[in-house]
Amino acid sequence: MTDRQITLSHAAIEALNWPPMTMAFDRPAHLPAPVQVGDKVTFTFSQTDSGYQLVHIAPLR
Ligand SMILES: [Cu+2]
Repeated sequence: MTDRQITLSHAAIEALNWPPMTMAFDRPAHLPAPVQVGDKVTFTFSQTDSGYQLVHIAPLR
């Protein structure tokens, strides 16, 4: 994991036909990282030319 990416283990995403997996998401420069390794999080992302970029991420409480 680089400081420009966050690795997440996510559940299945039916809209994309993705099974559960662990993968790296790009972190935009403006996105704060209010999460710690091991946190359960909720997040949104968008597809870009170079991969998948986080739009929002927050710890689940
Ligand atoms: Cu995935």
